[in-house]
Amino acid sequence: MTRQVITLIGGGLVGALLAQLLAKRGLEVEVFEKRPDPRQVGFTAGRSINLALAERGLQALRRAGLSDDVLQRAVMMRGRMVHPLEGSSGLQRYGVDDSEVIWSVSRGGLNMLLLDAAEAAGVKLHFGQSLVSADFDARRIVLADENNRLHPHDTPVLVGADGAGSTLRHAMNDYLPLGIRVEPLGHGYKELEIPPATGAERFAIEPHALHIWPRGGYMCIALPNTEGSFTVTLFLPAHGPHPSFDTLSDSAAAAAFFRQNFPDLLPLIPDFAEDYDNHPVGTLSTLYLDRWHIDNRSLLIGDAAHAIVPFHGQGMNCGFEDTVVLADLLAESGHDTGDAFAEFQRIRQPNANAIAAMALENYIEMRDSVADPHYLAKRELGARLAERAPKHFMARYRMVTFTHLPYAYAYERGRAQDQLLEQLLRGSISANDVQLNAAISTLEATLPPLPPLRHG
Ligand code: FAD
Ligand code: 8R5
Repeated sequence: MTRQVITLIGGGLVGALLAQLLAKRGLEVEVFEKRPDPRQVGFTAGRSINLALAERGLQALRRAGLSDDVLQRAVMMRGRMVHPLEGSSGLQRYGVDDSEVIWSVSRGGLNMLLLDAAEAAGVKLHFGQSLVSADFDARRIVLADENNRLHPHDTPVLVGADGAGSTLRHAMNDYLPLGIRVEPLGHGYKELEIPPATGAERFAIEPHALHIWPRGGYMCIALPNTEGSFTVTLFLPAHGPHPSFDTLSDSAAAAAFFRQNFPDLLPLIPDFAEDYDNHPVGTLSTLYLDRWHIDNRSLLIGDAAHAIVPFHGQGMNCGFEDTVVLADLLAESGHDTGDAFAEFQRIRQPNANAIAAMALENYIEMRDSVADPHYLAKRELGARLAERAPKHFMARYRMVTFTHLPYAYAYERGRAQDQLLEQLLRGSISANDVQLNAAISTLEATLPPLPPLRHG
């Protein structure tokens, strides 16, 4: 009996993890990755870019047997540390206690660890091989090596984990229109660095938090790195009136803007001018597709299928959740890829749409409403309801970040809970004005209990 062969395009976060999960289940997996092997050229040589890992991503890493390794090199983030322009900063916890935290991990380190694990599971990795075109009738692809030499390659089944700019998606769309829509956010981002501190403390600011400097129409955030540095990201309108990346076209203009609007942050970034002038402005968009697969021949997964804006910190987490769903479906279907691909799209598309919408909403929340009294009153009332009636109320952020409840459920339940909070707070300024016992009765009468939660 010949083993089923699956060809993955892209050995990034999702491709490397999926490859390992499939190989562990007995499939023959090969990966073609455009870039050179990061374990050889040194991914860490460049800037340290970090990502927030939450329960959905962790769950997938547990499945792969890698969660302990990853957490060992991660920095715990207990909540948001909000830095207002005036007044002192404060921590808003993400969860109820230290069992509900998110983790800052190095992208490069994580990718290398996943590639090692894939290789150990028997995956054949090919670096410096970039997909150029695909002939779906002939079941053949063409790859270009680092010298731009073209190599045809026969492959029965293709999975595209080649990221937001996916070449496989373009090739599939030429063969069978996928209904691609790209919605640009209109805001861009720029990365800056807070280096490690020199004194007794390794970190210049609180290490165990995700820092936010909310400023209404824009914001900065900072995530800790294990070495003691922080990666700061400025999010700002791309174009238009001041302030935008158009009007802050160089570090001199940007430094003046920071002196006014981020006076506590600027002194922490000693290489501000160099960082600002040399790092590109990143673009942010949401990607929607009507279809993710061509029958049993080709499927898109991760950012290639559903790139989202970053404000919920769920892009990788969602892609990792994808890999578990797909690996299970392929195993259940007796490796009938057509059924598995169709089912994958049926299950995951509503969830991808839901997290795309929630990520967009969380930008407003992060940059703006964290400082809004009505928002804080709602948040406080929600926290009291969750404490007193945990079977009936859970903040949407917690459902997204700390449970495996489907994103589509979290979105819908969050909407219903929000309506209820608005109703309970009508005419009140503070959560203290709301009769808690009566509120709980209304809650229990209005909303069904939450589904039971799986742990670990
Ligand atoms: P990618 O990681 O982009 O990997 C795609 C791979 O395919 C790459 O290795 C690429 O070289 C390769 N490739 C591309 N084209 C070809 C080709 N033609 N042939 C062969 N190979 C190809 N998510 C979170 O959950 N939490 C966060 O905090 C977070 N922070 C982020 C910070 C930044 C700065 C950015 C940009 C994103 C962040 N995300 C975060 C989102 C997360 O990075 C993505 O959702 C995740 O990387 C998607 O994984 P992927 O494997 O689908 O795509
Ligand atoms: N992605 C994140 C959150 C939610 C934090 C909260 C937000 C940088 C390009 Cl913007 C952002 C979150 O609601 O309190 N968790 O994880 C990660 C985020 O941005 C990442 C680092 C990023 C794309 C630049």
